[in-house]
Amino acid sequence: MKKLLCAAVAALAVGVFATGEAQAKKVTIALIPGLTTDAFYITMHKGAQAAADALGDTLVFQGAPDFNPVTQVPVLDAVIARHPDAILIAPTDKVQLVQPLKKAIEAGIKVITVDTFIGNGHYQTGSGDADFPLSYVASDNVLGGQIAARALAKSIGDKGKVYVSNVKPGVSTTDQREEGFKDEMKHHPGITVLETQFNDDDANKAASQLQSVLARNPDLAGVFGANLFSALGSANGVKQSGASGKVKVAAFDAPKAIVEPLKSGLVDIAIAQHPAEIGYFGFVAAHAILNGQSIPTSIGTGFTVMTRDNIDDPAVNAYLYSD
Ligand code: T6T
Repeated sequence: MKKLLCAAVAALAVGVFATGEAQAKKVTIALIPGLTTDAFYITMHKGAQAAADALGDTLVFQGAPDFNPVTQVPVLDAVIARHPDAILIAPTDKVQLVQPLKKAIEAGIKVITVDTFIGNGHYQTGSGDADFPLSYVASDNVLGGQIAARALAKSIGDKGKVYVSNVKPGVSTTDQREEGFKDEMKHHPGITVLETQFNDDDANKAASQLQSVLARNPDLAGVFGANLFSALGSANGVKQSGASGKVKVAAFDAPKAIVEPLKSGLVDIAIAQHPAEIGYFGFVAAHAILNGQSIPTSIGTGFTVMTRDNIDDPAVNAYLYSD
């Protein structure tokens, strides 16, 4: 499956660049991130810009200051009013962005979702009311949650209490990471998964939640921070509680600020996504469809697993996010 997908993506890129870019229609594509100040989306922006530069197209980057449909929808409306040829968007809610995105389709703008999806993420199926985006370009987030669970299980000796620090329900990526994590933990009967703590993408809240969970469960063995802010916040909570090394941390995402906690042993594993690839291939896919080519309805990008032992390897730390 993975090989097929990679072949499809490679064919897409080869097709786009081989048709002779001199003849290609120059297009304007907007990228709307989950929020503008997150290193994950900053890196995605760079990847999309690299594709725009290579293709001679125009990229517009416009987003909200926080990860919230209430602030993202007005940004989407403003972008639709500018009428780009296509929109790449990381929808901040599986349901709440469906109707607002329909307006883009009605205006004749192609829609591709990057990182997160709407509906169930299966597009162009002819079923449901949220299958209209043309493609979904992202990490395999269920797999990411499973990887985190396996690593955390190993580091706590396959027994004890853990919990997931997560953003909020309704976000496709982080919902799937939690699902993958919990599914994998079913294979580890010595581990108890406590109730998930939702932090609203606020690292300070994640830190104080860690301290409260630890106060209620002094035998807490580990935490999975399901995105950048959940992970950094939980790690800080562990540090502030003086529990570094005692409460193990598995982190999703790889801002530069994760290096020091990895090296000190505060964080055991960080799962880096490849947001530059998501931006790059999202942009190339939009360019391709606007130039009459077909594209896959789903394009998967990979992970790099970072630990204290490999973080100094340039082939690994090249995947730290930009800020
Ligand atoms: O984990 C990423 C992204 O994949 C997720 O959808 C939202 O949070 C991040 O942007 C990290 O903060």
